[in-house]
Amino acid sequence: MLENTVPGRGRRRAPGGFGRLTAVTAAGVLGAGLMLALPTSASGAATTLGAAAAQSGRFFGAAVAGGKLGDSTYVSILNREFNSVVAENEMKWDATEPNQNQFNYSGGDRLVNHAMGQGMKVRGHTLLWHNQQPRWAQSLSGSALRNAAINHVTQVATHFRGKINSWDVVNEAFADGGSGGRRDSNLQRTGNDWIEAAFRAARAADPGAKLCYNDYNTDGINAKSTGIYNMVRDFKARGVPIDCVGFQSHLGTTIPGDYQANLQRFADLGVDVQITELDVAQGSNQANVYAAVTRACLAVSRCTGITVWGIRDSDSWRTGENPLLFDASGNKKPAYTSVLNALNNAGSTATPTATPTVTPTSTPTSTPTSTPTTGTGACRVSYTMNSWGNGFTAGISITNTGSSALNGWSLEFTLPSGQTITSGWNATYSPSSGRVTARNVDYNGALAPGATTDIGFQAGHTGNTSKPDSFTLNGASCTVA
Ligand code: G2I
Repeated sequence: MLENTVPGRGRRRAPGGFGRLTAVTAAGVLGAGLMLALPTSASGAATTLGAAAAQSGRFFGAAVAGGKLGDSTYVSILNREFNSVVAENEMKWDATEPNQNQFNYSGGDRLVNHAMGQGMKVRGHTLLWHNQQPRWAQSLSGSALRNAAINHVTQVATHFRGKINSWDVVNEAFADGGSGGRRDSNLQRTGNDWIEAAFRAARAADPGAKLCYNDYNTDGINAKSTGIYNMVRDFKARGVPIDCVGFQSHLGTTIPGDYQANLQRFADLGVDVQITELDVAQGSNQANVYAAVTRACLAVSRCTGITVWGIRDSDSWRTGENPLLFDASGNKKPAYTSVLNALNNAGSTATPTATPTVTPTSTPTSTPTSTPTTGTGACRVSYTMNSWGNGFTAGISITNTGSSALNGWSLEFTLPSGQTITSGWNATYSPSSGRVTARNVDYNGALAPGATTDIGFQAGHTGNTSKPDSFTLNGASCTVA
């Protein structure tokens, strides 16, 4: 999957045309007070992506390159179809602060003005990222870099205050692969708390914007998305201001089977979720994958919108892969129709919830959600811990190495003395100390041969931070990786 790669390519060109108001969603900062004028067909179905998404209070947006606002085909599709925009490059650090403390908002302002003229929402992308940093920042480290980064967040979020629906405060800070940990970067080397410092600064500068963490390769339940999940959970528990998580969804020819479950587990933490950079490799499955992503978002009430990463195939950073909804001439592709139909078929059910709720910190429960029925578990477990003062989080990756599928499972292990679970995710844990049984929840009960599921918990400790030394899955002992 392309998800294992990252960056891309550039594009350019000059000023631009106008259209009419397509749609404004209920919770819009920008659109507040404007009247709805939704394009619909004779049958009443919405005929544009933005209008179709607005039926359930969601936005449908596109990444826009400022240089293309002079291309009339481009602008007419943008104005007709989309009710949200994000700058493909114009709001990044290298563009907005080319020299330290000298800010250039011309590209970003132009896009925001265009969006406001059209009644569109604006996503802000991105305040801090290891990539596309100005040269001066690349050469800083330690407290000089930390201070410069926080100043950048404050200045840029202040400049755009009141105009941004959601900000990608931090982009792509987690590592690929199985560690579930942070990516090494100059920002990460300023201290693990750089992300929360950025979120606090962004909240202070623009209290009205939703503040998101955004990343790729997080489109199913995997080590990377679970690492981010743990961070969000921790932020909510400690009152660090985070409102949303962005799933870039640069997809290949398939969609992970647990795509919706992954969105839902984040939503259950009390944050909104958004699909932020959707594009899907061309191929016989493209329309299906687009439709599946759309349906998954619609099925999660806190999934507030979808953004595609470009308009026509020829605008895409994925040169040659034709991953977008319009062809190079601006014609609608089958993938366009599949998204529009999925949006229209959803009606107005599963309306996104406007206000973030407080994180429920669940206490361990003793209720098994299902009883093991099939197979005995020959298994492999990897157990990772992140500890601090008197607490830790544990991530447990469980692989069914047996030859039969498990339909419901329980993992047993003994917590070292002094360790007590306070809450868990992706499994139920009981009791909270001593010999613990972790049981599957609904979505991860079926574990095919070779399949892996990631669970975890937060716990307190009294000084002993050792790990359990053995595990059994459905009674069979596991290899510890
Ligand atoms: O790489 C795809 C995306 C992954 N997630 C974060 C997004 O911000 C990222 O977007 C891409 C843009 O689509 C590209 O347009 O980010 C790339 C940079 O990492 C952008 O490419 C850059 C080129 O590398 C530069 O040579 C060029 O000067 O675009 C610049 C502006 O045209």
